[in-house]
Amino acid sequence: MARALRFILGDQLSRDIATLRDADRDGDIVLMCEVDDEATYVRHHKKKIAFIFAAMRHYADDLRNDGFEVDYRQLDDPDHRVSSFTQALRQAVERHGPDRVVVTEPGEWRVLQMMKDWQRELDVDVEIRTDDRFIATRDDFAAWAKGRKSLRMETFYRRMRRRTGFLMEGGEPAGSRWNFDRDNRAPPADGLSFPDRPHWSVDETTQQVLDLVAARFGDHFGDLEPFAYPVTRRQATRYLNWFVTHALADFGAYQDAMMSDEALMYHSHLSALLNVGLLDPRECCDKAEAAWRAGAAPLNSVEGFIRQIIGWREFVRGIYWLNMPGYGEANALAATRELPQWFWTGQTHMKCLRQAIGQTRQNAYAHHIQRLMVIGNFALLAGLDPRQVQEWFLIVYHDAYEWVEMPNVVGMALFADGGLFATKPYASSGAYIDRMSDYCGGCRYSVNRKAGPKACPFNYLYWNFLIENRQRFAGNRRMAMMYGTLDRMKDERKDAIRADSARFFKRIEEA
Ligand code: FAD
Ligand code: DLZ
Ligand code: SF4
Repeated sequence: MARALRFILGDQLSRDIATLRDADRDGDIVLMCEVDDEATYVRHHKKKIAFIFAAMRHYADDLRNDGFEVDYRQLDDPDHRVSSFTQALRQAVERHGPDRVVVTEPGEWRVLQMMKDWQRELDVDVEIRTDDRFIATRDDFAAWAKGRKSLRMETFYRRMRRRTGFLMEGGEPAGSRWNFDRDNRAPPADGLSFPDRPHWSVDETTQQVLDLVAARFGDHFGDLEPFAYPVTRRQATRYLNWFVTHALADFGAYQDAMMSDEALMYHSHLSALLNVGLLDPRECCDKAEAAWRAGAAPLNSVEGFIRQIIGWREFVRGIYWLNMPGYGEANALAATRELPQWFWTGQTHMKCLRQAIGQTRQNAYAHHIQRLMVIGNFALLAGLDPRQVQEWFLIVYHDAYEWVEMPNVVGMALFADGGLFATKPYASSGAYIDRMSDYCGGCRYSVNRKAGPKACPFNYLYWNFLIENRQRFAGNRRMAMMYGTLDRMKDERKDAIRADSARFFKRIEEA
């Protein structure tokens, strides 16, 4: 059989990745490489780089233990002279002289362009396989989307439920409802307690990676240590089992709640493991459904969790590929403001943002409502430049790859695509954050004040946003009520909103 060179990227660490499916342990070579370009094309959070390199090295060890020959290039290898995937592959082709190269399609458009160049430029066949770790292939999604007037996650999700059979009973949704979201909006309650999460001590392989990241990327955003995230398939499986047993039951009710100094609450914290392939989306859903069938978790939690995975996760990926290239340039609201410096330091008097950004610095993680309704909401109301906001989100989260970050930022948080899949912008005043968190009590600003320097900035920025974008939202029926309220406001109140907003923007760095 032909000798194949099988190239596995850092977010393709699944044992059943298409690249390896027909691999021959006697003759084929698996190529993996840590390359400078990938670590620096945006200046990723230190924890993100450490997680990916540690997971890659452990995965390579697992493959070797399973009889594969792995050509693994470490970034700190003295003979390592490659800075890009293309260079690494070209040199590996020279070293091994394979008959063909096998890869799986990547998560980012820019890397797919590289792969297409390999097909043209390398003196060897390059086969690009479909990434079937996703339940809907890119073609499936494109076929579903074709000819539709609107692309709604809920419609796609129901199709995915029918297709996968998750939470289906005799062709009908379990509990006779597709979506239990209205049961999943409890504010934080007094006396909530959060179970301890499993931790792993850093082994020698991971320690070497931490030393490397400290030396090479020490000036990147975020804290490198403590580092306690799973980096192997075995640890990832244990983390998933822990979530299903100890946190899933309360996940649903408190999915939208935020509490000071509680970064994870009942969230799964599995996104980075899913996105690199240490966990499979189907197995996560299987285990969650089994917990519901065994009476160990309520349906609102399990449906909510499964919806995020077979619904949102698959949907945003479809949106990304459908709209690339060019999606990242979208700026329907013509937003141009620079990102304030405190996006990097977390040093702001707005407690909600200080918490969300501070936790992001520490953990390379913030949960969905912090990302959407605190950081995203602020970026939307303040008219921050979508390109800068995208880059920030791509840098700071350990689960961030363009296919998932971009639609969440461009489409969901910023409405920069003009409403390709969101029916209205996720804009809110301080009242929402106050209802869903305990942040406002400890904030320098008052959420109950509507005007003046002590008022919560979200309160006037929200109305200012509606005033400034009136033309754009004129025909949006879902915003008619808000515009009705705005229209009933006295002119003096509208003037105060404009004046407060102008003062805020002038001194945004001191906010
Ligand atoms: P849980 O709340 O426990 O949810 C379970 C799983 O569902 C997640 O692990 C994730 O795989 C999936 N999921 C949930 N919501 C989404 C969503 N909107 N899109 C895709 N998958 C989803 N997610 C990323 O994986 N990478 C990103 O770069 C990313 N950027 C985001 C940027 C913005 C502005 C927003 C609003 C959301 C973003 N998300 C991103 C989606 C979501 O916030 C994270 O997936 C989630 O917070 C991860 O935490 P968790 O694993 O504890 O999720
Ligand atoms: C994110 C990342 C980083 C930081 N480093 C590497 C690397 O050195 N080698 C590698 O194979 N992959 C890395 N990755 C993940 C890639 O950026 C990812 O595979 C592409 O963005 C395609 O999704
Ligand atoms: Fe955030 Fe406003 Fe509450 Fe302060 S008062 S925490 S700025 S919502």
